[in-house]
Amino acid sequence: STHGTLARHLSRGRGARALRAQSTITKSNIPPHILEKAKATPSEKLHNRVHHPLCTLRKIIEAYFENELGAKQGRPPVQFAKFHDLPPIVSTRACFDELLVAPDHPSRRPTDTYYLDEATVLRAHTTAHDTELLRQGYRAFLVTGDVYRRDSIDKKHYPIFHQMDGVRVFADAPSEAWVLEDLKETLYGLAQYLFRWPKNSEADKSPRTSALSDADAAPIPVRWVDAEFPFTRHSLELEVLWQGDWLEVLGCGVIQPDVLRAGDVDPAKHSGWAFGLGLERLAMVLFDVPDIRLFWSSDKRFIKQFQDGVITQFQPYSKYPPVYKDVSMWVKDQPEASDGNGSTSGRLFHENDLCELVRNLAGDLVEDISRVDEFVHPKTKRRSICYRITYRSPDRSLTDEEINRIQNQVRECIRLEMSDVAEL
Ligand code: FA5
Ligand code: MG
Repeated sequence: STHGTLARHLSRGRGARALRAQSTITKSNIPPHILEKAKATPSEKLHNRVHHPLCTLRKIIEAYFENELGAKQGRPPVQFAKFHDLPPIVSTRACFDELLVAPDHPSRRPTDTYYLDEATVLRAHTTAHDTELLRQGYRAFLVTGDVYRRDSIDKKHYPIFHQMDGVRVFADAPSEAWVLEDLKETLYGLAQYLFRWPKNSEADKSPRTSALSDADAAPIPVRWVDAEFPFTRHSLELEVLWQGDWLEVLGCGVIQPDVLRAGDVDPAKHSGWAFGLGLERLAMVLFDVPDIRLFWSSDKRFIKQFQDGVITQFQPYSKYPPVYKDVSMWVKDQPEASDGNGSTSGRLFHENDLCELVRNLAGDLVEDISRVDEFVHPKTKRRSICYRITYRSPDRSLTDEEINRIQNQVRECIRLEMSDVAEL
């Protein structure tokens, strides 16, 4: 029977463990392979592994804040305290409440955030540490860490990624306009520093300690876009032109007075800025890494290309062919018009559930999940969605057999786990 087939798959592999865990743990929505990575020691985290591009990038950004920033602005350098091993398990209070994230904000939902229990999450951003560090008295700091989100699957999204938050609080309560200007100048300066960092070549393998001068370089391809965050005002995002598209690399703004208050800072006497940047996004641009999964690769052909302190252009060792699989399902996302009482089950279909189910079974063999077709039944108003799953390994060729096996597991798990919200 199909159940017997599934049971055999369940007896091995991490997809199996994830499936079992999901049906026994009621409160937590964290698959074991995610929790395992969250509980890794600080030195095992990618941003702390010497030679890893995320570690090199972190250190280059920290160096900018240490040395260049003060110099550029003609002021003595400010001491930014640096944190890169704060544990990723945080309270909902730190992650959301103190940052003024509304109780019904979508980012809090279990479809988007990993919950250990009602009051504890895997941090969805490094901003989760900002109020606590303010309370400890820090007025200028950088926090780097692994962050966790249930999200879509493509070359730019991965359920674990790395962020750096930066905070600067000024004691002389300068105007918001001034703070905003200082923020934009600081981050534009950072972008210039990064984009003008010499790319290594065969001729010059020695690490550089400072960036090129401004004079000899063309303008860097970045733009500011208006944004919204509950914890900042005048919020902006910085985008970088990459492979013909604008790629969002960071969010920032002037810290809301109530967030300062939560950090025991008096907003009548202080104002400040904050930003949060995605290390992978920047590293993809700077190191020319075409797919976010590669950062997790243990393939020597990847790892060997990077050296501490050097921005190397990644040389793809090969591009293996993709395998496409489509799956169509009827999803329950509204009261059914025909059932009379119009009640809903409470649980609605969410794309992130499908993405995680596939990720749990396929691991890093899944490259992309995209909606390719959609159809609403005229009478029942039920929606049918077709998703295309792209399987491709960054390191090797896939066999039809292994992909068919995974795809069968995906269909089985949709039937078993998502039966209340989707029907094949
Ligand atoms: C935040 O997380 C805010 N905490 C940033 C912030 C901090 C704003 C302080 C203001 C003040 P956002 O969700 O946009 O914002 O994420 C910030 C960056 O993380 C993005 O610009 C992007 O570079 C990166 N990012 C977001 N989601 C992913 C993902 N799934 N995979 C890889 N990188 C991601
Ligand atoms: Mg954003």
